[in-house]
Amino acid sequence: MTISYILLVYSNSISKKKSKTTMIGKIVRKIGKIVAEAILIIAGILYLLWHFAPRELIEKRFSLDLSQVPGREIFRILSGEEKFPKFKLAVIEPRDVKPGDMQKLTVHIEDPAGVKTVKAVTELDHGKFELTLELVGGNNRSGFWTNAWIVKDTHSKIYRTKFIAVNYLGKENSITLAWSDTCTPPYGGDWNIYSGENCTVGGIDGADNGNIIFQTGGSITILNGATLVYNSGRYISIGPGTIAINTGGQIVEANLFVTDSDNDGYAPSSFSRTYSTAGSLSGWVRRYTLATNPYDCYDANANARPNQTSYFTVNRGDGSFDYNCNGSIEYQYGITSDLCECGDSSMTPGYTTNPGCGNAGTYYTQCRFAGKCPYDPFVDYFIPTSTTLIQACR
Ligand SMILES: [Ca+2]
Ligand SMILES: [Ca+2]
Repeated sequence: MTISYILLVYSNSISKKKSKTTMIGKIVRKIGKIVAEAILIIAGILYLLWHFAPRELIEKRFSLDLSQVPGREIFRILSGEEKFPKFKLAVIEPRDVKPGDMQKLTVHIEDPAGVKTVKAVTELDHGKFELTLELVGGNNRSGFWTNAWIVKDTHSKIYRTKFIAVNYLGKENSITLAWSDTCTPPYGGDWNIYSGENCTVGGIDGADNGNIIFQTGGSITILNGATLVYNSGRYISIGPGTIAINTGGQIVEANLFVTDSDNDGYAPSSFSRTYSTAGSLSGWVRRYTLATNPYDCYDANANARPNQTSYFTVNRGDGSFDYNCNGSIEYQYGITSDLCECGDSSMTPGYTTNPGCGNAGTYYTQCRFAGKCPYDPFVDYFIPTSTTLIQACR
């Protein structure tokens, strides 16, 4: 009875509010549709932002130990162009490896778009080894990427490591660190470096009387203790190239010199290099002079040098008399077979036998009257005068 009464009252209530409820329902449905569409649009925008916008994916909070320890070599990377991903640092430990050694490679890379992948390709004598690096410190906008591998090959001829990084926009950048590539800068004038040329500076090298110009790419790796030299008033144009400089290496503005022990202005073919801000140095000559000067054949005697015109009666110091560095011996005094005789007062000065460089011999100089010929009293008799003369050579 009570339930029936309630249902009846409710039924009457619905009937009375029917037209009002329909109106509210329409409004509610409309609002719901607008909200649903707005949610879809916002979700779409968020998805697009998530998909395309550069972002940090990973944050690694533990720090990386970059202290100098034996076997660990840290290289600062200098780039001419603002290319991303941008390499800031490379850490190799150890650099000098042999088969069986474990080598750890680390790079610090910056990129506002976020670095997605990093790999290291190490080139050895018989092939390449590719290693994927993992983010271990910082984040992928500025982070340290590292990994280690076991060396399986030798590096008696080739040894270099190329780091390749790709960002979330698909942009790739790479640097090459060359560990054994011999540099062949010109003795004087501009040193031009092109793409694919990777140079290792292990001692002192650089440009003298010229600039260092990375024309289309390439790299210079300055090892621990090594020095890259460029002259005052000259420049290094890194442009599309890179310079990896060990924390124990340096770039110096100075003049580049090569050995000239005897200070005759000529350097030997086997020379050492040094640098100085001085214009000249005793015992050294500017390297650019080698661009036009021939080598000194004997660097311990200033008289022994290319273009020497004098002759000498003592050897230059090593037993040789090749004072003009032409590879052969020239005698100052010649041989003669034309001496004086009966009725002949003319002769050609000379030795009858060459005594050899530095040796004394009888040197005939001129004819003198000596009476009449023994077999013809009507003909004048001439004999040569002589002196003892040391043969001089160059
Ligand atoms: Ca010399
Ligand atoms: Ca000679």
